[in-house]
Amino acid sequence: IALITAGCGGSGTIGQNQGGQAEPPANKNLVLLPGVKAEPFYISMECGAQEEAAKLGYQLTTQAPDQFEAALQTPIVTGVLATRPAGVLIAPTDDVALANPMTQLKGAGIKVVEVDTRLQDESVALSTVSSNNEQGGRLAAQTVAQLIGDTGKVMVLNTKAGTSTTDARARGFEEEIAKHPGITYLGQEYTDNQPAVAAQKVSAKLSSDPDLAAVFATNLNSGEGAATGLRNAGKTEQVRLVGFDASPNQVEDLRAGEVSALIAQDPATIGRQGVQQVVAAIEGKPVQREIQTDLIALTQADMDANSQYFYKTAC
Ligand code: T6T
Repeated sequence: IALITAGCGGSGTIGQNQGGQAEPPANKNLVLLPGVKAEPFYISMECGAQEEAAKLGYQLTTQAPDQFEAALQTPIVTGVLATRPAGVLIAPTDDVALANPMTQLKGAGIKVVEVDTRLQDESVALSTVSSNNEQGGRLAAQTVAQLIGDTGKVMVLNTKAGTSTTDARARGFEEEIAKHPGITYLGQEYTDNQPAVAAQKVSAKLSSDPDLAAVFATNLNSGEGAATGLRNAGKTEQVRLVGFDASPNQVEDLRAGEVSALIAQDPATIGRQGVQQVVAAIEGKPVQREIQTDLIALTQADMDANSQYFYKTAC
């Protein structure tokens, strides 16, 4: 079992926000803007955020797009701007496209904290709370290498270019897999964060490379879709699948031996810490620019001892 504990120390610096209010704030409204609606990673994040907001005496509402899509998230951000909450926790669905609407939030004096994904422009958010995604990708590569005895063909199933987290996971994976000369890296395919596309990409790869040895799927949807693709092709025995995240379907596939390992995140802690940071900013207290939360590699053998990492579908 491999656990990456970054704790809340991260690698960032501590700074003071500009407000510096002494009085308790009158506006205690927070908004959480996840990347997509009704998805176990973000539901678990929302559960942690709700719990922490209640503890600190704040109201938190959530608004998410139907698809993980910048064009759908942008009007939500603009709508939230008009309601003037004290703080916003946002998982930007694109590391460039969301810079404009998020800058408008900042310009209106709303405290902005990134949860999970982030912008390339580091000047917009006061704090970013996420897993160490690059490290998670490296851990996935080490796990794959071990599973296939350091030899064979491997591919990455990624989501959408411009998603900071999954881009970082693929980058970490590629850096680490390059250290294994017996492994042939076939490159990455994008799934548009659609399980059906992931399943198609896996079957296409099995046609061109029937001796495929392993797949690394960089998130929940690509992992669930990859498992479907392998099942449809009758290749769950031959091809080792290492996924990211721990949805109920992914956990079930791990238990059934159709997935070999899952790199699970701690979304509830991301939500909790995100609320702590945004409230600190609102109340004029020190804010931490970077916070990294734990990642863990789950296998069939140790999954039940680590069930606190399984994602929820309701709080
Ligand atoms: O993997 C998570 C999240 O970390 C990523 O940014 C987007 O996809 C997920 O929400 C899983 O679907």
